[in-house]
Amino acid sequence: MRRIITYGTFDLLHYGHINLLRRAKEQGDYLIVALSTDEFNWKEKQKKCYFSYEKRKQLLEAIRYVDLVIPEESWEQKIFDINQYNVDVFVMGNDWEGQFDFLKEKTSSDVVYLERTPEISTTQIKKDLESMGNKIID
Ligand code: C2G
Repeated sequence: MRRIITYGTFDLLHYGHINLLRRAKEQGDYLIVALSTDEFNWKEKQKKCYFSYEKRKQLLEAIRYVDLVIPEESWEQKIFDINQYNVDVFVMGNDWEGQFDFLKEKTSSDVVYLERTPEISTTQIKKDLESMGNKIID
């Protein structure tokens, strides 16, 4: 069984995330998603999530491509996770291109960066909703 892992916040789940998860799963047979906890998001990424960790986990677990969701609590846990779950391929969107190449030397896993889906992001959704809201009020 070829095991894949990927990491992220996945807040306001959208089709860009789904495209990533679908293509990550295509790399193997079993997909683990390490989901950033609320604390990790705030402390390390200064992201305040709209949905709590539990809600974001629930959404991810409902996706056919996802086999297991685990918490991401630190930047340093990737080597441990890859060994712990016998991961064959580490996958991230290419906005992270090159950032995790060290995992190739430190673990026996491949590192694959997949094209991001252009034009959609959680930040963009929030901005669009804000401007829509203003229009409705106006
Ligand atoms: N993504 C994508 N296309 C988009 C938006 C996101 O392919 N339009 C991908 C990102 O490249 C990432 C995954 O979806 O691989 C999750 O995106 P985020 O939730 O924004 O994850 P991020 O905050 O980048 O956290 O340790 C790694 C971090 O936890 C990654």
